[in-house]
Amino acid sequence: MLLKNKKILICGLANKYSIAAGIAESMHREGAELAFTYQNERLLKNLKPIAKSCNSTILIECDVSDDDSINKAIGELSKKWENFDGFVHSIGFAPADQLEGNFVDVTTRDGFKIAHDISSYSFTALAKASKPYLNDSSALLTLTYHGSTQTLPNYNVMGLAKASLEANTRFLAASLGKENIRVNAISAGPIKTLAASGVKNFRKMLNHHSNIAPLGRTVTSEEVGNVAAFLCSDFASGITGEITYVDAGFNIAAMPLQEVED
Ligand code: 0WD
Repeated sequence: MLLKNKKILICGLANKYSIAAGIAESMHREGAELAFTYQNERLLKNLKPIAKSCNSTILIECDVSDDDSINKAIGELSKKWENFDGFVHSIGFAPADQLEGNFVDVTTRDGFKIAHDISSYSFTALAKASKPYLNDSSALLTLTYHGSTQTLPNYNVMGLAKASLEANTRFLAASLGKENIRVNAISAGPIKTLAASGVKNFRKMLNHHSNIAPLGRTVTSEEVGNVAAFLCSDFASGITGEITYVDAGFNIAAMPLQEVED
């Protein structure tokens, strides 16, 4: 079992379709003890059955747009776990009007701020609040998307926020390396979740992905979860500051082989 004796906090599980749900399942299977945060009361009812299936009873409210909420949540966690071995940041948000239409026309100062605050800064904020409680050999993990690197319709300011999140991963890795805390990101291929349905024409993105990716398909939350479990385990002790793609190979293909084959 990859994660035996590891205590890991999972942030950003909104419902059973969340990538964080796939991560929780894999981590539980690999022997991790899990705790969860939820954004607000409304999402707690979705989280409860999933936490139960992972034998977790630690469910803590945490809105990452608010430092007091983050500090309170980590304080509460420290009453249950004196120390822990890392967290998963599976959180992203931009106002809906930012994710539909031509980038230059729809992007606003406020939309930009919110997207970067919730989708990137919150990773630093959680690391800052957790640092006093993190064991040697801890691992922090976030979820990013290829829109950080290449453009696509409607993803807009989230692409900029993901570029920031990826730089954040590298700077946190450099900053926490001397404490033997590793920091990594998974760049997941598109998966139909609540957050994804906020991006206009998401279904077309899924089809395009399957047409281009060498494996000829999209990926599942479970596949992302398995890589998350590996990256947070001591088997990945030499990996930090990396963006690992779990996208059926989409990012390496400039032109799919199928286009020249019958
Ligand atoms: O195709 C996809 N689904 C991909 C998602 C491909 C590649 C990356 N990702 C990323 C997302 O950008 C995000 O960072 O994975 C992460 C998880 O996203 P998800 O699993 O696709 O989406 P979802 O199940 O909606 O979970 C994201 C959750 C929020 O859900 P909603 O949809 O209610 O906004 O992030 C949480 C919330 O639970 N969240 C917050 N948590 C605490 N405080 C906050 C907040 N202020 N805002 C959003």
